[in-house]
Amino acid sequence: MDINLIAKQLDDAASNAASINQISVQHNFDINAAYAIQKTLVNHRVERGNPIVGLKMGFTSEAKMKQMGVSDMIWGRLTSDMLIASNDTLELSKFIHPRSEPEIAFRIAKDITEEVQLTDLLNYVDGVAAAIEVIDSRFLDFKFNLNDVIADNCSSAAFVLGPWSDPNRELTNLKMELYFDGVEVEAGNSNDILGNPWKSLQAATRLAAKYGEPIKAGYVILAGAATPAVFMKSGSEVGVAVAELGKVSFKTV
Ligand code: OOG
Ligand code: MG
Repeated sequence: MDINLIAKQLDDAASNAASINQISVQHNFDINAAYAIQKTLVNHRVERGNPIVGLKMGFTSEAKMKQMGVSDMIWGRLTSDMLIASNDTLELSKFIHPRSEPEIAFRIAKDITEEVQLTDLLNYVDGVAAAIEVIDSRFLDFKFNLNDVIADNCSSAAFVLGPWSDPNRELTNLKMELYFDGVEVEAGNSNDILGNPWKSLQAATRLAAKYGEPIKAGYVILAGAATPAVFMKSGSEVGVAVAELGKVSFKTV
């Protein structure tokens, strides 16, 4: 299997908003090859002037694993071109079949090169916020297995951050809601994210160290969705509310 070729195909699929066939239908490849494809694919974005600005965790909730038919945590890289400003407009035609999901984001205060224990994490974080992640699988019909979706940078497409709050707080038992035009379309609880979203950040520090991807000061880490993701329509307002952390929204055209 040609890792560079597949990374290029996935990058082109994202740039052209045109889906491609699942890799695993044609190739046998393992999780290490999947992360190698992801790294190469993200390098194309970096070379175009879009540096890595964070990491995302995926499938940290039962709801997401069930929706996509997978059973393990994954992580991907967020680049600067994926960040959309709060209240800004997302052009859906730039994506293949975008979905949105409610998330919690952490802002990193100090570089991290090793796994950080739960009780130490607060020393490395200077903000938490409600967030919306937009995911867009580059695979036909949003169908993939675990290695496919890892190779495709975990469907990362865009994200929006709400106002930062003091991170010195428990993040358990917070209601997390996704709204389209003010109507709730999904609701979950922050406990659905590994029992506690801080555990997702811990997992991010472990996996980033394992794969040699340092987490840098200023990075944003998305903890993973608490609910299934929902397809969006143009001409609507997509909002997320997380109890205690507040609200965030954007518009679609
Ligand atoms: C993969 C991305 C998963 C999450 O929050 O669990 C993810 C996908 O569902 O396409 O972002
Ligand atoms: Mg997500």
